[in-house]
Amino acid sequence: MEQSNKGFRSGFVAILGRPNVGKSTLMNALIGEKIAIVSPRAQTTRFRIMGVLTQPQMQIVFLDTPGIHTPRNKLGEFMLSAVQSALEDVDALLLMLDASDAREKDFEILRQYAALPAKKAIVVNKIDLVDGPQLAPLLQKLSEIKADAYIPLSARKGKGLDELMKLLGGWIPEGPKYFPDDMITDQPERVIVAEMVREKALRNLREEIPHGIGVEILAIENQGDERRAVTIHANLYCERESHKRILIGKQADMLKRIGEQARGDIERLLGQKVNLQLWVKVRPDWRNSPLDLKTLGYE
Ligand SMILES: Nc1nc2c(ncn2[C@@H]2O[C@H](COP(=O)(O)OP(=O)(O)OP(=O)(O)O)[C@@H](O)[C@H]2O)c(=O)[nH]1
Ligand SMILES: [Mg+2]
Repeated sequence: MEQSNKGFRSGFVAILGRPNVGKSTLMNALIGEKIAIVSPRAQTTRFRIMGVLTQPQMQIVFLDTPGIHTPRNKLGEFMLSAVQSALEDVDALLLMLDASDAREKDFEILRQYAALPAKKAIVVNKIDLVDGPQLAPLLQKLSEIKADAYIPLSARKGKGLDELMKLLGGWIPEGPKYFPDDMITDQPERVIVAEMVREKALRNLREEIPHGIGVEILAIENQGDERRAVTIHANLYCERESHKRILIGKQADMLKRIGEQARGDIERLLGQKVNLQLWVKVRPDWRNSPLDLKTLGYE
């Protein structure tokens, strides 16, 4: 649906950085809707996720990406290719790091992507966790990396977002409205539902288990029938019997908690009562299985 009206500006902005720096939190905050799941576990985001912000005179299409890391399996390779795919034809890059946890790896990433031709802002997130004297030397060190802007902000507290938006508004060129006003993401509903379940699993589990979680939606029934609850059947993949025991928990309390939390989110999304049926499956090494990856949408 391209319609060109004079003076309208539009562009694509990719958000890049190490895992857990707050990329998805930032995109959600900029769009004003929760589109991408967020958790304290590294490698939460596995897809390139589009978030569309439409205003009367401009449209910015944000691309949230998986955290940049060295892949250890086929899923990791898929995630890295999702990062690469976000870089094609972007107008601007937000290169993001965590002010409270800046590492050599962040600088490596900044240097690597600073060479790309798009406009670049180095975004220093989580400034709510550090005080001024701690921030100054970091900003000083970052100024040695060539970029068009350096923006300290807090995605979680919504601090510094206006400055970032003002900057991006000036960077994006005159262009068409690429997507209709009511479109906020390219993720199908089924994927969002699966992601909501995965988010609750990530938030409730720890150590290595979260990395091996995958969610397959088997069926969504009765959707749109106001008299009934939507019934959703989903498989939760994990990689070992010991993980399955933890994922289910004593008297199934863990699985119930994950299901309860996810149900709340899904009910808000669908605007209908939800009956969520979760089944736990052990799939050793599914992150290297082309068939399992395909089933879960990672291809
Ligand atoms: N204190 C604080 N925490 C933040 C801020 N932004 C994000 N977080 C937290 O940092 C954690 C990671 O946030 P995400 O948005 O999932 O990070 P991400 O960069 O998308 O992570 P991956 O998808 O794994 O690459 C979550 O617990 C967030 O709540 C911030 O500005 N301040
Ligand atoms: Mg993320």
